[in-house]
Amino acid sequence: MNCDPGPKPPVLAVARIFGRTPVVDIHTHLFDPGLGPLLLWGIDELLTYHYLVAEVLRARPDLSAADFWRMAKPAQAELIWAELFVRRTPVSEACRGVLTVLQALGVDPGERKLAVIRRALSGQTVRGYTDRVLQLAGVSRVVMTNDPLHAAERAAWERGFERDPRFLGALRLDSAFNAWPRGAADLKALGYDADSSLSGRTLAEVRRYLLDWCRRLEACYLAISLEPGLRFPDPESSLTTLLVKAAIPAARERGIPLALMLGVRKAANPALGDAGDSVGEADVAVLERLAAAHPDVTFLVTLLARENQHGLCVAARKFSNLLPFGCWWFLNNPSLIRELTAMRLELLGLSFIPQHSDSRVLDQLIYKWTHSRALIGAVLADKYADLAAAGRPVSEADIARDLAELFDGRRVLKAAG
Ligand code: FIX
Ligand code: ZN
Repeated sequence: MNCDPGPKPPVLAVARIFGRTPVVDIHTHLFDPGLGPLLLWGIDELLTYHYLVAEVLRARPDLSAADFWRMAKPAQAELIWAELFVRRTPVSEACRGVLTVLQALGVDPGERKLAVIRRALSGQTVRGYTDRVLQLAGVSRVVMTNDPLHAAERAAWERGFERDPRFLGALRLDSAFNAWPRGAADLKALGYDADSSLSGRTLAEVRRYLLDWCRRLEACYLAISLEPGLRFPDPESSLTTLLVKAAIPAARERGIPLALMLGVRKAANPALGDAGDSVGEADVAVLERLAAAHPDVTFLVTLLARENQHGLCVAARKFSNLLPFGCWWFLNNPSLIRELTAMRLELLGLSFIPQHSDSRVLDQLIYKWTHSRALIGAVLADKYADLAAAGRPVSEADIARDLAELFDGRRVLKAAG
């Protein structure tokens, strides 16, 4: 006899309502199709995602990263397909994601021949595929990661293109700030009178650069990923000085958040390229001091270390201008999405942004949001079941209102117009 009473009523209601609730994906590495080849899409890009590169090099320790990178991208995709999807069971989250995408696109995820899959997915246009993927993923808008110091991207913006309103801008600061004074030379080359001294003039010119590009991008926020060791205050640190005297004033002037993404140890294994970054524990007290010193600026915060997540929730309870977002990178896995979401609902109610996809390949929106809707929806339904047990059942209107508050990007999009 089946003793399982089946899913609790809230799970079904949440799944149904969430399925028809569009989300705003507040952090991706996707690009407006008008930016041309910067936007990655299609099965070979999906298979050569740096998450899967790391995994195939573990499956094939005999293969050096250098030899892998020497392969042409189609050959890389074929190797990853053979090693992770044919010769082994694709149990990792990044592997499962590929199968979720194939299933959503109507391609048999059990197909073993990549050539058959490639044929089934051929003949798309980027505009048509963009419409199809956003619809399948239930994503209304995505926020890009824009870096004007990236020559090809800058050239495309300076050429001009008709923007797709579904692709919103965010000004990324890593290349300008993180390797100072290299950024000074790059800014000078663009006509900003910046020098390595971080004099008053330089800081004013850095602010001018930030404001110029926030306007051009119609940036929703400024963002920077940071090593775990960020210190504030730290008058000796170029990075801290740039954040406090350039980025925060620019965010304030534009009325947009500054996104701080802490905990990356860049290039722990440089040979792996984008797959070579690792994780380190940040000092959450730095965020508390930044929030306290700048109560009129909203800090979007995502931390990479699992060990930092509880402290971030506690810090956000102390400072309402700290806005935790997403299950970032190595945290974007079912076991940790469940853990972080439950922790945040319990400590922050609905005052956080549960997820972003970090998609680098357009197709990834489908799996990252399919998986996250199921996982986050189930945790939310559990909380609703607890409320019902306490005598406060939620209505379908309550569920729709809560999901809109959590996923419509209202805390980020206000300045994007
Ligand atoms: O700094 C970032 O925006 C990170 O998300 C990326 O650098 C990282 O490679 C990534 O895509 C993680 O999902
Ligand atoms: Zn990212």
